Amino acid sequence: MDEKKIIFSGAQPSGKMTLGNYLGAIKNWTELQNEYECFFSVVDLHAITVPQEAKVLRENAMKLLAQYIACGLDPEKNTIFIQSHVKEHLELMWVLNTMTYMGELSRMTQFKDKSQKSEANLNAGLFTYPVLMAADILLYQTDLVPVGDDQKQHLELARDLANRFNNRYSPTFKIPEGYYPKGGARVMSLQEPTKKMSKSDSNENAFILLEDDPDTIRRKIKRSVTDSEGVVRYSPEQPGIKNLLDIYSALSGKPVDEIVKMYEGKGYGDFKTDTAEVIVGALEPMREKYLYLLNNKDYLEKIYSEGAQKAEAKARKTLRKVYRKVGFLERKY
Ligand code: ATP
Ligand code: LTN
Repeated sequence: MDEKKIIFSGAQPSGKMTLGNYLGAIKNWTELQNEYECFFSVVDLHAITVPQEAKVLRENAMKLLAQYIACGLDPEKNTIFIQSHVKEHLELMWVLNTMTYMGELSRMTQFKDKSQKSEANLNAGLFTYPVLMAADILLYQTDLVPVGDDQKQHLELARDLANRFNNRYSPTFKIPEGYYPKGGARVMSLQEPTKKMSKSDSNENAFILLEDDPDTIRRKIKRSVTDSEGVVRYSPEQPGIKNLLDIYSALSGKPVDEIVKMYEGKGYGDFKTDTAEVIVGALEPMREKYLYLLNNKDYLEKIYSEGAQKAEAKARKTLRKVYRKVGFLERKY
C-alpha cells in the first residue's frame, strides 16, 4: 500500500482567529485531513518574534488549539501539537541557519514590512523567522504545505534550503510543494476592503473573530463599509460588496453569480442581513464547540501532549540523519 503523503502547516497564537484565517487556512486543512498524514502546529516560537505578554500568549496558544479542533480538525486523525514542545525544530533551525545567506533573508517581503512597522523591535528572530519555518516543514519530510499566498516566498526558501542540503551532503529532505486556496481566497477588512482582514487590526469592526457571538457578527456586517452604487454586483469597483459576496459564497457553497441574481432589484440592507445570517449559521456550531473545549483543559492538554510525542518521534529521525551528515559525534550514552 502507498504511504500517505505528508502535510505540515501552522498558525501563530499571536491573537484570536479571524474569519480570514478560517477561510484562508484552516478550512482547507479540514478538507485535506482524510487523504494525507497531517501535522498541524500552534507555532508559538514564531509568535515571539513580535513582543507578547506571557499570560496572553499562553491563553492564545490554548485558544488556537481549541479553534483547530472546533473548526473540524480531528485529533485522532492528525498530529496536533505546540511547536515549542518539540525542540528538534530549533535544532534543525540552527543547522539551516548556517546554510542560509543574509541576502536571501533580507529580500523577504514579510521581513521588510515587519521591520518597517517595528523599527524599535528589529530583532534577529524576525530576520531568521523563515529559517525556523523551513525547519518546521523539512523535519517531517513534508510533501504539501497549505498556506495563504502571503507565505509563498517563505516556502520557496524551504525548498532552496532542502536542495542545498541534499546537494552538499546526500539526499536527506523531501522537497515540499505549496498548496494554496482555490481562487486565492483572501478575506478583506470590513472597514477598508482593499486591505486584508487581520487579527492585529486596531479597529475591531474590521474583522470577524471565530469567537464573536451572533449579535456582534450582525452588528459588524451592518457597519461594514460598502459604496453608494446600491446594486449587489461582483466588481472590483465595489470592493466591500465583492468581499461580502466572497464570504457568502465560501460559507454557503453557492456560486457568486447565483447570489448576485438573488439580490437583483434589492438594496444592500437585505443582502447584508442575509450575509450576516450565513456567517452566524456557519460559525455558531464551531463557536459552541470551541467554548465547550475551552472548559475542558484536561482534554486539550492530553491532545497536545500526545501530539508532541508523535511529532517528536518523526522529527527525531530526520534530525538524527542531519546531525550524522553534518559530522557531529553520535552520543553513546
Ligand atoms: P496577522 O493577521 O496578524 O497579520 P496572520 O493571521 O496572517 O497574522 P497566521 O496566524 O500565522 O498570521 O496566519 C495563519 C494563516 O491564515 C496563514 O496561512 C495565512 O495565509 C492565512 N490568512 C491570514 N489572514 C488571511 C486573510 N485575511 N484571508 C485569507 N487567509 C488569511
Ligand atoms: N509563517 C506562517 C506560520 C508558519 C507555518 C509554518 C506555515 C510557521 N511555520 C510551517 C506553514 C508551515 C504564517 O502563516 N504566517
